[in-house]
Amino acid sequence: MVRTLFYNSVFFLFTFPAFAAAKKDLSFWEMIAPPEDISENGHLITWLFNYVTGANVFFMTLVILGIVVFSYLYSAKRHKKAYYTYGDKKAHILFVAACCLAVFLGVDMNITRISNEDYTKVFNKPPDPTKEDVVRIEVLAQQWMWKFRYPGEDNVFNTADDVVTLNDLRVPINKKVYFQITSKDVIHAFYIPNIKRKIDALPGKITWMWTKFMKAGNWEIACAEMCGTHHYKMQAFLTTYTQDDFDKWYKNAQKYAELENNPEDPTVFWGWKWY
Ligand SMILES: [Cu+2]
Repeated sequence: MVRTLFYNSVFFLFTFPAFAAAKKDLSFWEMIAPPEDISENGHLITWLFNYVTGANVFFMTLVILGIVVFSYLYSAKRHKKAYYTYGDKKAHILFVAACCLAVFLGVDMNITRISNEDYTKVFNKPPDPTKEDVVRIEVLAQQWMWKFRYPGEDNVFNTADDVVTLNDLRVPINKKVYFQITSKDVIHAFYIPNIKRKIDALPGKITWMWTKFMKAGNWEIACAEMCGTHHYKMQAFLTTYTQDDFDKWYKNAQKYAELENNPEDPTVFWGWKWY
């Protein structure tokens, strides 16, 4: 039983990523490493993640060391007679209280303070499309796909010149991108691993997220909320372009948009007026 568990863990921890890496032509490390950060502010989240992991590893090591050292020092071989303690002496209580306080203030409160700061100063400060040049995109999640809507030439959403794509998000780099997100059916979550962010897509409500991409390339988008049978297949592709390449693509997509958006077909206009 224990052996089976052990080998299974080893398999999933090492062998499985190794096979997957070989299949995708990646190195083993590339497969198990966290996704590369391609956004302006993703490092804030990476830092917080590393801090939590580091603090956990530090305190976990202390606890394990304690168990090992005391097991050795107070083993039956060295101490024939058992010594009973209830940990209710003043020194014991003070020691435990000091340990708890150190963890609470040094880790928990610090995480709360930093994440609160990141949220209020960065992530919860959306760009103002009336004052700066922002790429606005409406995202519709549904079982089991992602649809993206760009406002088109008139810069107004839900009109016949909108560019609409399926599982295919394209954005320029070095410019703020502002998403408004909703869902057609159940709760999904719009997850872009390479910017370290995700946001729920809720039926009947519009949520939002903004970011700035910094590196051109091809990336992936996933659904991060168990949303039914084919949740695992709910993948979209993200292409980050230089501004020139983006303009080229957008101009071309614009041409087809007007041909594809039949003004008589109401199902085409699933978008909403930007708010
Ligand atoms: Cu989903």
